[in-house]
Amino acid sequence: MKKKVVLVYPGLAIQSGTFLQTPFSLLTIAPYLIKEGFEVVLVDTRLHHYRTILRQVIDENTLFVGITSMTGSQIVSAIEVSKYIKTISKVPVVWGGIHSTLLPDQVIREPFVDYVLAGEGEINIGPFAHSISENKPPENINGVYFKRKGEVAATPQQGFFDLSKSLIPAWDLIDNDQYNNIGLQTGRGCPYPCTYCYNIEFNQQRWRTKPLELIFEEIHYLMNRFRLDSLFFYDDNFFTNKKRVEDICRFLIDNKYQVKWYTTCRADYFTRYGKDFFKLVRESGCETLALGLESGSQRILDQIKKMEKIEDYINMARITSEVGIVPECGFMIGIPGETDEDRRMTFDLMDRLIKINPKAYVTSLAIYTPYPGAPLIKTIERDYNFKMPQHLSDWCTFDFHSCNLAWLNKKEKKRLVTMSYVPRFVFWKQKLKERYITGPLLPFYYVMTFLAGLRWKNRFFSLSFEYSLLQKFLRLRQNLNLKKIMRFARTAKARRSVACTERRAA
Ligand code: B12
Repeated sequence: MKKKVVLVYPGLAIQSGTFLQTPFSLLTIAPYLIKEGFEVVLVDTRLHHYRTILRQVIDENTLFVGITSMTGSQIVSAIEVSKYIKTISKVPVVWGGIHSTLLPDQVIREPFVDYVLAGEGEINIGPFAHSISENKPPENINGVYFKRKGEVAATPQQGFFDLSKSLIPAWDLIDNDQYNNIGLQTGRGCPYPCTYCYNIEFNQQRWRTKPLELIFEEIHYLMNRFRLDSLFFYDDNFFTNKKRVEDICRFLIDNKYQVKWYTTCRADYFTRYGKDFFKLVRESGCETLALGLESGSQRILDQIKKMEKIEDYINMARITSEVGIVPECGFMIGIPGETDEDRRMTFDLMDRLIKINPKAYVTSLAIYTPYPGAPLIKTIERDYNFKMPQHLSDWCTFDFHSCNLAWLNKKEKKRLVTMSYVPRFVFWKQKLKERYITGPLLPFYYVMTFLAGLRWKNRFFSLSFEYSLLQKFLRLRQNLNLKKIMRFARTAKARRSVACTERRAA
């Protein structure tokens, strides 16, 4: 009987749309267990009742349960699942993923975590499974954190995975009909120094790519296996190398793959690569690009080392309008040192971009939240005495509201919340209505969009009674949602999950 590893994708509180994001991180590491002769079962707690299914799949052949972790609400269910496993089995609980890699000490200290495998799982998960299977301590495997005589012990940090040895993710492990964002990762990391991003620490600001032949092979596999009409590139920075993107675009065109593809992109590439390049990108099927523009103030862009000019944003809006790509633009406010004037520049830029490209889409005006691994954390710890959460469970409720951002007083925080909501009712109102507004909420929706239009036009964000109301409603709903997810995960009779497992076992 093959030894088995159970991989768990903990639910995110935010479940947008009907389909779910694929548990891509786990699909990516599973082949490195399968090639070593281990059986892998993937449990997605957004789809499966984790209590029911874990009791079914964890047996004497199970070596360990691997859990992925991203900073934010995913930590909530990851802790819940880990604690539950401890009540039904002695099997080791192993955490991995971005959050565990950035803060391994905090994670390994928890009694419900036995090991942390830090870094890219392709390297250490196979050897780790063998060490558990042969009952050998994992001392010779890099990137492993464990407890020895109550003390935290760790092996040396592992290097980067050689992407030329990449295997195609294990898409067989999931029921793809349940997911959107089927796609591939053609490269990792980003050469840019943006101070609010995890990339500096997680990828050492290095960009790496898979060899083109592997990328082509993986696209062939996905297109023939799923007959996709849309393809997502999970890269941190897909456009780092111009020639590589041109080769991928020509490959899609030459193979007549009529697929809409999308990914993230930086605006300065529009200035550097020019219109003809993005014409090719459009012809190859790219319909949408997500851009983190962050601010309309050059001073703030320079401060966060975004390495972009406002002029790049104008070029981006112009070129996307001319070649027919929809830019989804994300902005951020509340960055330390930001003034009301900087924020005004951001609002003006949002209006200006929509004028240049009416199809442009302002997705969010997020409020800066210090995520681990970002250099800016060191700055705010030094200059604003910011205290990063010291325990894993503190990250469960970690968001803009809960963390002490000393450079913002209470009144300013309230205004920022209003500023972050208003654009959604101005620029996102159609999607908002389609996604979230049902019958009883309609009158409230019309009042909110009317008031938002007035507020936005007059840049007036104080006395925001309607947003305090909205926030209370959303918090209530999120807690209910989280409760629902957990109740859903807890309740026993889950046909779909049992059916799924039986189908896979068949
Ligand atoms: C797709 C995506 C999303 C999707 C789905 C996320 C998901 N994981 O399912 C959605 C849209 C839901 C999303 C939401 C958010 N995201 Co996002 N997202 C991404 C993106 C673009 C790809 C993630 C991915 O699949 N990468 C590819 C896989 C292969 O990489 P990986 O997850 O790191 O996995 C590798 C290792 O970590 C490890 N590993 C992973 N899991 C495990 C488990 C075990 C057991 C082991 C051994 C190893 C292991 O091995 C894998 C292979 O090497 C990344 C950027 C990026 N390119 O990574 C941002 C990213 C993960 N997101 C980020 C953030 C901040 C968010 C949001 C909080 C943004 C926001 N403010 O709302 C929300 C979070 C929602 C929440 N908290 O609940 C940050 C996370 C930073 C952090 N400290 O965790 C990232 C890194 C972006 C960035 N540049 O900062 N995101």
